[in-house]
Amino acid sequence: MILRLIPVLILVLGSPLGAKEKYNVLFIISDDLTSTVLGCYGNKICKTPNIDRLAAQGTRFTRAYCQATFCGPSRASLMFGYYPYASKATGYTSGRKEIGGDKDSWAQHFKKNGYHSARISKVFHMGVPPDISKGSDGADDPESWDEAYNSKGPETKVPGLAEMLSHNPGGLKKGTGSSQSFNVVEAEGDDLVHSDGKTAQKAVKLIGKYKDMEKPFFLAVGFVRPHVPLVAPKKYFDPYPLSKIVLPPKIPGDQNDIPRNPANKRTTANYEMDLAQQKGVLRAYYATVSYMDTLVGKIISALESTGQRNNTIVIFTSDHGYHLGEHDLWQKVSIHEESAKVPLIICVPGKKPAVCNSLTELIDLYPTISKLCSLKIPGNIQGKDISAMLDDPTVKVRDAVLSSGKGRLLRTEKWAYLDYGKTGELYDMKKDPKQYHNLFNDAEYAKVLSDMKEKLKAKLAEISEHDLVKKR
Ligand SMILES: [Ca+2]
Repeated sequence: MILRLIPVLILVLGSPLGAKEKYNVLFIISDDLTSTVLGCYGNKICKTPNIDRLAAQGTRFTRAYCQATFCGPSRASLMFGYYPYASKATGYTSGRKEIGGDKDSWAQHFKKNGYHSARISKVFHMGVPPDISKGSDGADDPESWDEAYNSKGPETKVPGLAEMLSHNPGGLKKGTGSSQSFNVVEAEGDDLVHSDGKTAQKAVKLIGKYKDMEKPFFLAVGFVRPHVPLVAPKKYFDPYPLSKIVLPPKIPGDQNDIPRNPANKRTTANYEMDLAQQKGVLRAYYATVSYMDTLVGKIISALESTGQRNNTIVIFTSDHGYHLGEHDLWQKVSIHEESAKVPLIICVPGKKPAVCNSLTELIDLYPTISKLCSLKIPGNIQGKDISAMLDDPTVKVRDAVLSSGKGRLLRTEKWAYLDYGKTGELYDMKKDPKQYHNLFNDAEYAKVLSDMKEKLKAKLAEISEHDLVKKR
């Protein structure tokens, strides 16, 4: 009873514990960024000092997984808190229409609970490059925001050295090609020419404005790089001459035990890339990552210079991972480790920096950040509160994670089971973390396989029986 009276008393007496005393939330989401290129995740060539600094100040998760390995369903899932399998929000433009009007998105939940909610650029799905070139909303959810801004940019239509590195044998075609190819432009001009530069500039402006606002803010900032086209100011390419680029090891026969299916079709052979073109892709990807990293730094600096760093939770992640030649695979959709795992850093003021190896999912962000900001966690969302991991990185909340693309991934600490119906892949992640030896057809592992199949079946049943229509 006494505890119940405290909020009333605070209200009456006008205690200093006003709304502004709540943490602000700065949520930064990159697009198609794999953790393997970040310095803080072990990359020695690609330069990401700003993200590395953020990681050193917060908790860096080494086993965080997206719920879908391409933009639309992953973003709908993390923003609404439902597995794509359960909500049927599985398409590129999925979102509100599948989830229903009675559900609150993560941002909307904050908006309804005393926060000023804002979006800059791609948070829900946007087509890159088409929506970016037009400056249009894509599959945005307007109900989530008090204010929302798009960052129109020229993408490949910018002066500079342009080339098309995939689907271009011998490099005979000049300029750039179709939108999902590896189009590269070493662009003339500065950071502000491009969409992401404008996104960071707008974020800095809003953070300055919010300093004097009565309410706390929930600011979601979406960068579109390193999604293709691989366009960045030329200076970001300079630290990465081709001679410095090292491709992932090519293991003889590596592809032979990977089922040929839509999940695994983005191969070096299908992309018709020679070795120099493959290295060129890594070089350009690194350049766009370094560009994006610089912009992350600008936004964090704005928090610091306006005195808001100490009362703002900062989250950095990506919508899914990406292949850069591992198993001779490229880009996304695959449910292998590089594509399903995401970088995730959560930085809560006053908490000790840590590295957390426990399994987590992107849908855990919604309940976790709600908890950290003392908001009620909606009863029927499917993520789990992992805030205890931020106090003790050895805490485990999940014994398995689920992801999907053109197939389903169930990942425990020891096993990764990639299910495509009749075919599949099974890896011992302790002995074979790079997933070179598929044990799916190995009789010695028949029991493990049947256990993983059962676990997956049980998990899918559990989440699809979840009461998606229950009112909050
Ligand atoms: Ca994406």
